[in-house]
Amino acid sequence: MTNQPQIKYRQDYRPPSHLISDIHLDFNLNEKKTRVTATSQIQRQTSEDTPLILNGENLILISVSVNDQIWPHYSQKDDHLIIEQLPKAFSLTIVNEIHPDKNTALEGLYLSGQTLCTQCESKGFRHITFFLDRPDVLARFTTRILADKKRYPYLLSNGNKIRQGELKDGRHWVEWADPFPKPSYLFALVAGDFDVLRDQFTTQSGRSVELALFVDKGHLDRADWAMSALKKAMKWDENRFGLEYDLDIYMIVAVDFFNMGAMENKGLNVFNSKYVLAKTETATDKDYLHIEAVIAHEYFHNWTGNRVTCRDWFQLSLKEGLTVFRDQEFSSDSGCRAVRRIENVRLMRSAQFAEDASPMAHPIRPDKVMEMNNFYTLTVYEKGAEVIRMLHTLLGESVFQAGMKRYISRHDGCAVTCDDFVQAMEDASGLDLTLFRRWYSQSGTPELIIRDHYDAQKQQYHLQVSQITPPTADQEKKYPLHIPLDIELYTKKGEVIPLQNQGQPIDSVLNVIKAEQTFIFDSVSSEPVPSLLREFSAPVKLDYPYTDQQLICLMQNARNDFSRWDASQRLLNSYIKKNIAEFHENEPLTLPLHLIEVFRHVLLNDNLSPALIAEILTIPSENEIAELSCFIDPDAIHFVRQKWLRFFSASLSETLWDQYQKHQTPIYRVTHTDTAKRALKNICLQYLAFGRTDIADQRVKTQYQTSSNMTDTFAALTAAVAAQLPCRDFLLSDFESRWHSDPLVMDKWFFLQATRPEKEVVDKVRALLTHPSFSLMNPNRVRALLGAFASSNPVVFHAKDGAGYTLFLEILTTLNTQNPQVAARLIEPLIRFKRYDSVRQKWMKQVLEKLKALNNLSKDLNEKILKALED
Ligand code: B3K
Ligand code: ZN
Repeated sequence: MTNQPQIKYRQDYRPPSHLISDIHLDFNLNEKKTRVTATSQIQRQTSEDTPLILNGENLILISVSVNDQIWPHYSQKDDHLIIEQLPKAFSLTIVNEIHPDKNTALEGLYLSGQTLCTQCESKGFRHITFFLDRPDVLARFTTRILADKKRYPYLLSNGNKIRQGELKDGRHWVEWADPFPKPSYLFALVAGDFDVLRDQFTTQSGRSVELALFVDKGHLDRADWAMSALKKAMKWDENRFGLEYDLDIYMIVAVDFFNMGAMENKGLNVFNSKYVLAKTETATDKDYLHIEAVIAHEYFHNWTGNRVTCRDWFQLSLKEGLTVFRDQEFSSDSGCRAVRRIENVRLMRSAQFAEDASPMAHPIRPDKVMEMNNFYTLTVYEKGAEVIRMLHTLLGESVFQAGMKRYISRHDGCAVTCDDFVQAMEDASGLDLTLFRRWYSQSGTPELIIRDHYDAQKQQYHLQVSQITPPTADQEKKYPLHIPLDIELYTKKGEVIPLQNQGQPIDSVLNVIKAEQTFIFDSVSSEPVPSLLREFSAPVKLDYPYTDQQLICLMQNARNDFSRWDASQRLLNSYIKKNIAEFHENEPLTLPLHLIEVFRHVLLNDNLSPALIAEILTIPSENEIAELSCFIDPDAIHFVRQKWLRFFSASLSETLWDQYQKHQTPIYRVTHTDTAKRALKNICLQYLAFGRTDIADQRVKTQYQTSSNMTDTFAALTAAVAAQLPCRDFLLSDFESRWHSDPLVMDKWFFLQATRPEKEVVDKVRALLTHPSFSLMNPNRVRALLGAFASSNPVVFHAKDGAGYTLFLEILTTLNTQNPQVAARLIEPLIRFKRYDSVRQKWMKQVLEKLKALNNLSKDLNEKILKALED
């Protein structure tokens, strides 16, 4: 912990002074005190007598030996062990001790309930032993774990189990060998007692892989879904990317204390139990979907991340952007592509664009970093995936796959850069990607300003496209980018107009490469309705003066489902923006009755997937609305959104009720047809909840009481809370008494408590900090209660009396020392103070100043606070 900013720059990369070809780790495991003996085979890469400088934090050093001789020539300074007078090649043995039970930051080796487990990405390995803890040092690992057999019957690490044995004193040991050289961040160790779900997968080349899923005792009935997701992902990666698993065993362990979703350690994934455990009674359709996606994501890392890894942490998007793209494609191939795309785009527009507009703005490949953990961001992950998707759009599937093959065969077993990836794509396609590379270095959300002109006489249509990227906190000057702009033209009746110029067909993806460009289309016999930025073909904002008629035409006729949804959102957003202005002028809100028939038409359209209808009918969230303008007024946004909910509810009530009844799923199955039906049914219920109170109350209560699955139960509860129905407290306490001993289910309850649209919620949240199911030590609980409060209840969190902010000052002060990573995620809404009015700004700045004054401020918080206050 330090207050001194220590910034690292991408440009300062230097290859390591030494290579470590092999490391043998010996763990004498105990939750209170673990002794680690690490023996590494090291070769100096420089000709001069360069000292070996190893990373190590919070370690108690016992001894250093070189070639089996105690070595006195070392010193310790600032989390480094500096060893001198070394030969060119040597064997180094270091013995040190650590205290897993004191490790509340959950980085390195720590205790999750009764389980000992590790988290090493990005810099956790240095909390285990002294090492060259950087991703470009790849070593072959063998790991021997010795521990009490009763307490820790399972001792797991990467690779294959090669030996095991027992001691007379009740301890046992297991030795693992991972044949693939890997960086230290992919190391993993788990020790505990589990129920194990075992299965098997035969690869396309006929090898048999043993699959094992380790869950807390008693949770075997919640493991099946994750196991089938794993097998599905393995098959898909063979079919679509031609990539086959490489070890003889693939293990997944679910733990309760985990800072993020999951971790792709070689052959031994460690997962937040939230992304593994599911059964009908405890998990919602969304949970099932997320589990499948995260299981797939971590599995896909085996090639994009593990076999080909990052040269340095600035290159994080090399593995994360690409792997998110792969998991998105997996989910799209196995479900409804349009709906998956809509979910991704909602996240980009509501949260990634907000990150671009924040003091933490950075390119997908950052140039400077103070605390690496702060850069596992939506920009690196989601925008990174959008950049890969743009390459995919420009190259097409088969050339993209040729590029992937080239990338993997060229760099297998290596630590490489984002440039290496683009180079492989360039070589495979023959395209000039020089300008495209700018997406990696330029931050911010570009805006495409499109105007058009129709020349009836010449039957010509002109699209004038200009692009501008506004300055961001990290970069003043911006340059034009290579933006793939996917378009289609329709007649007013909704017929497609082929794109052509001088008799030649034009591809629907236009290459926007300059600040200003005009595209001309011939043989356009009537003024067209343009469908622009189809599929969100680039992570940009679009400014085009659509009329209601044009958007309605697209909603009803676009061939592409995503475009239908996008048109509906643009339509709603245009009125919502107007309403916010009206709210500020104290004027009555314009609620366009003529749109109701359009939405009713969608509701009744049997040709659309019910899941797509549900998306089209979803009014943008408060966070999505916030991104429609620079200045955020949470009160106005909340007021306007509530009005829309009631407006939809009142105007469509009968149709909603009909559709609600029509889309029942009497038996619970997680199939695409059924989850789509439930999505529509439950969005109908959300609106019905805002209808006449007595009827709404009865309907919601009935669904809750007759529900056989968590999807319907949670939907009913959510509706009751959102519409503040009389039954809500009764239902919430019923839920609590039923699930109080099931932490993952209780997270849903904490979420609902924290997102109640009621002013007293601050006090409720404060009171819930002492609820028996709550613990500030568990990141899932913190996210469910406090994360939800700050991010999903903006109107109460940002209350002008500052009560929400004050609560957060207290929480962040505790988490700063306890778990800096979790604290740094939680502080995000506060560092974005600039977008609010002066009263709120003052409160938020005060909180940041107080935190800044802490004498033990973590690097994680320090980086964010400094950026916010200097912005
Ligand atoms: N690679 C991990 C994330 C590690 C985060 C470290 N603070 C999970 C993933 O993206 O697959
Ligand atoms: Zn990942």
